[in-house]
Amino acid sequence: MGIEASVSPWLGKLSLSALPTDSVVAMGAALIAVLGALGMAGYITWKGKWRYLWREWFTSVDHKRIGIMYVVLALVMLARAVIEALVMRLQQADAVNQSGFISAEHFGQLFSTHGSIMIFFMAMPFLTGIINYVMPLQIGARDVSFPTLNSISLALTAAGAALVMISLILAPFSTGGWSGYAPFTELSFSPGVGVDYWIWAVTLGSIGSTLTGINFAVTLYKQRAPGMDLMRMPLFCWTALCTSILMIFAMPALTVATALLALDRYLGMHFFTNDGGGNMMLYANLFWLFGHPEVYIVVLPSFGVFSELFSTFSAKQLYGYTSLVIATLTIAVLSFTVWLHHFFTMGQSAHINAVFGIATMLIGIPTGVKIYDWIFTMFRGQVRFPTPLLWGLAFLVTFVIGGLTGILLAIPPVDFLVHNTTFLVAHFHNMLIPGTLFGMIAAYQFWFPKAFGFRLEERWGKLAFGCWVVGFYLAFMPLYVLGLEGMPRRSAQVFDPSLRPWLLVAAGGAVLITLGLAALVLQLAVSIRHRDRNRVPVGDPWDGRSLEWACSAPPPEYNFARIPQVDARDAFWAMKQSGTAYMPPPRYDAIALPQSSAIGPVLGGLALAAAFGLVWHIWWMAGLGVLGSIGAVIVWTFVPRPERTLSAEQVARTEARWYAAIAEATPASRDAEHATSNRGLAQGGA
Ligand code: HEM
Ligand SMILES: [Cu+2]
Repeated sequence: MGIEASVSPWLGKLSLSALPTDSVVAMGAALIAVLGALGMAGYITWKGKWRYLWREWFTSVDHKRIGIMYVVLALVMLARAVIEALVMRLQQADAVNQSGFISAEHFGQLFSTHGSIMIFFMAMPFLTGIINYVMPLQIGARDVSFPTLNSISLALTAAGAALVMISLILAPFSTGGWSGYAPFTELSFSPGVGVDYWIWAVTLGSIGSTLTGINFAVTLYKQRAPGMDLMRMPLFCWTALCTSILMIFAMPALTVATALLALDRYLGMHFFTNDGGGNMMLYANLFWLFGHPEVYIVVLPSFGVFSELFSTFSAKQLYGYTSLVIATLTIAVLSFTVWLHHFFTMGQSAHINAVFGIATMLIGIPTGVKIYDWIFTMFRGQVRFPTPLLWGLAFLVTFVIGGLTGILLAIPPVDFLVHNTTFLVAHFHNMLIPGTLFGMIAAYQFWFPKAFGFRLEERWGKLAFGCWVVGFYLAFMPLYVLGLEGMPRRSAQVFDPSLRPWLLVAAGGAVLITLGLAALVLQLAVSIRHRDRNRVPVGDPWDGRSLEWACSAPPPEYNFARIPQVDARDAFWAMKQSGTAYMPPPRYDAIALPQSSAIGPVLGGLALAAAFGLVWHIWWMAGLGVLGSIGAVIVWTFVPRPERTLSAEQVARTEARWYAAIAEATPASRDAEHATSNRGLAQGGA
């Protein structure tokens, strides 16, 4: 799509020709996005909920609300990215020796948005949301260390996601893939605004994630309840800590890469143009210095989730806790040392390739340790199989297969054969789908009753699970074969008819995955309808082991009326064993809570304006956004923010309601976990 001279000097490069009118598929997508947004806004207006949303949610600095908003953002973006994946699969199945139903240009945008969304606006917000919700509760804290910064991080991430959504309507997006490799993304090869959308969306997301990493790491160091020393933290907190440290060190490399690319594109600098004295390998190094740790940023929290699941649903302490901690730390460190495997084929010496091939394979060792620890955790346990654990089991098998194909790719000569084929696409989805997405869906199923006070319907959960797992195998196993047959990745058309059967199977798998996503949506809808009979107000429906299960569901704003004293690993389990769980404290104290703040959403809006202005060269808007952000922060530092205090009586009243629920509930045995009689008072170790 050509960028025409602008209609008005006020609109920069933006004109009506930005609407994707030349493609039915793109126009349809834009229409769905607009109607979806309008429908949502209309519904909120009709219900008269804007004020409520603004006061209770958008400006909230409560880690639990922020966590939930992150997960909602992730689920919305997941829906878009899965549908894009489906369109790509249908296109490739259709476009054998013909052009198919979408253009090559559009296909390029699809894999770029799909990949960028899945990594930056699905996986990252999802794991940030789950950690936000769960981690402070697990360490017995009242909130994260910097609650307002938490809200700012969310707003910046949401602004990045909004920019990608806007690109659906005021097109085009980049065709440079999720990695945005220069020199393809330099102005001379990508003159349109697509790359600029990618640059600013990703930059906003990565700044948000850097801040989040700092916030989480400080929280984990500083806010642990008395007695919760590092080696007593639930494993999920360990993975959260390692992920946060990776975020702090890896995200800035990405921010630098996108910033330098922006300087090249906007000010004609030559960081990455070979003919201007720059070097495109500088981009590749910066990107993968971020990009390889990134795959561990997105996978480690899932490892934490699975650790909690295997231990809870086996009613056993985690096997090999110390080795799991060491393995997590080892993976985090090694993840920074292997990035050169992303350019085995770019002309470095065989010695370098050998060294980085071996370094890459080393990561298999701590990962293998983890797999054995999880299996031994279940060994001789009283294992039960509710939906969250099913995702865990599917993960174990599928992730190992993906890992083995990764070892293959780490052999440089093999990589020469299959790099840039669908073999690679199969491999990384084989890691990311079980390793990230399954973990996050499992976390959502596991902690949902805690967050909302009622359980999700098991039957719909199992159906969704079945569709996702079978769909996964159908969609991605054929890609290994296709890759070995030489089918390149990122190709809009296929010129070898013998590949067609495999492509049809893969498309069928994508359809099944989409149905799995629909089943998850229906599960949520049905569960909300039947929420009354599924309520678990006491807060411990799964016979949990760590502190987040020790408060009501949903937890009160302040989490714990009295900060718990921890003297064992699996702190809540130990309390249940010794009969000290559910013991009211002798007296309640007043609790100071941070005031909600508009600075997050205000900065998010200004950042979005700045980014949008930069994309379309609308300089007044960009200036307003940037100067406005600086001004807003300055003003904000001068506004007094008194803490809000809940009096001891208010706390006592809230807690009394919880103790009443405990008194009313009958203890639920493990077999009755899914019965309506389970009000969240698990029998405890039986
Ligand atoms: C839910 C099912 C999914 C399906 C059916 C799917 C399908 C696809 C397809 C068809 C491509 C393009 C491959 C090509 O051009 O040859 C692709 C690329 C990609 N996908 Fe997925 N995907 C799925 C989930 C995910 C998830 C969960 C993630 C990450 C967490 C992810 C990350 C990526 C990335 C990073 C790319 C590369 C984009 C690029 O080439 O720059 N995908 N996927
Ligand atoms: Cu890598």
